[in-house]
Amino acid sequence: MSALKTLARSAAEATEEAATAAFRTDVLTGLMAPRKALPPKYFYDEAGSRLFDLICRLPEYYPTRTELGILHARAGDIGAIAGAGATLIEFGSGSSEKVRLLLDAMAAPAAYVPIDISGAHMRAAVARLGRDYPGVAMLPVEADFTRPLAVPAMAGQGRRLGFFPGSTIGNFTPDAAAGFLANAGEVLGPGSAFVVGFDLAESAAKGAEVLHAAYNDRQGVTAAFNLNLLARINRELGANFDLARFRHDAFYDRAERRVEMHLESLADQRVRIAGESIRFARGETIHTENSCKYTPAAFARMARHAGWAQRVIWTDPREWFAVTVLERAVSDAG
Ligand code: AVJ
Repeated sequence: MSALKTLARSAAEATEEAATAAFRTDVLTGLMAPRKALPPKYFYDEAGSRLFDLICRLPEYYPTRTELGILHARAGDIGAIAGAGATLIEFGSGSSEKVRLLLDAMAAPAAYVPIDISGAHMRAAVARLGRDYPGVAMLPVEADFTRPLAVPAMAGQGRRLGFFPGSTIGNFTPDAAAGFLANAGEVLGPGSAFVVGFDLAESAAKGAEVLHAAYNDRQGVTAAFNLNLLARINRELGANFDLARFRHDAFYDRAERRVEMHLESLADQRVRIAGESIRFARGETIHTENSCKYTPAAFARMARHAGWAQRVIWTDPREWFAVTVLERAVSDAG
């Protein structure tokens, strides 16, 4: 092997080792806390990313197809807001499918900057996208967008258009979501626009049973997605979770306006993880995800506090999901 190849390989290995070390720290910290919890970003290893794509096609999981309907109906408006030669920056790009609707509607988009924590999954998606959009520079960034990050300096004179679809923003608590929107504003810069999709709270138009069904599908794909987190800990940290001794639980908390996902221990048990022995009482849960929902008014208020002006908000005919376009002042004055 050439010296250069050896160097490149050891750099890749070092990155992977650092990622595993961060994963181990987060898992041990989360499971040794009095109320056990794990960060939802760790759902998305290769198996988890595939399971999430299956969730998006479930009959009960309305967010993906509802948002696609809104984007399809409003793509022309978004293209007009972006203007010619814009750069599209997507936070948590996953399989990069929705972005096609925007690229199709934009005039000569200059570049696409997907940001995702799952590098291999993202690169495969970007390779497919690049074949279909040869005129658009593909600039993938493998990063955790819940942490401060830098995006490549972008050529092109066009507008920067952020894209954060799918109600991924719901994984943040409202305070953290406001912080994320403010940070994204710094990354996107003055004069930028930001297309954000978010799931709507229970309302006269949307019963809690709609929310419940979306996270408790009959085929058990969401349960498999949730339990895969334990399988991943087994695979990557050499733990010995018995998946049959944990149960998927998801419910809508009306007061908090969020769906919570948990993994409930079905027995008193101990699990070995990275040299530690962790005790689970029967009935104790690991809180694995918050999926926060918003009213249109609550979301608009939060965006305003984070330094954005709301240009427009669209919903679907059933009023189950919303897409909003935010804008940043061209100068920071005022
Ligand atoms: C990707 C965070 C938007 O909260 O609906 C789907 C993840 N969890 N089913 C969501 C998820 C369970 C999803 N987000």
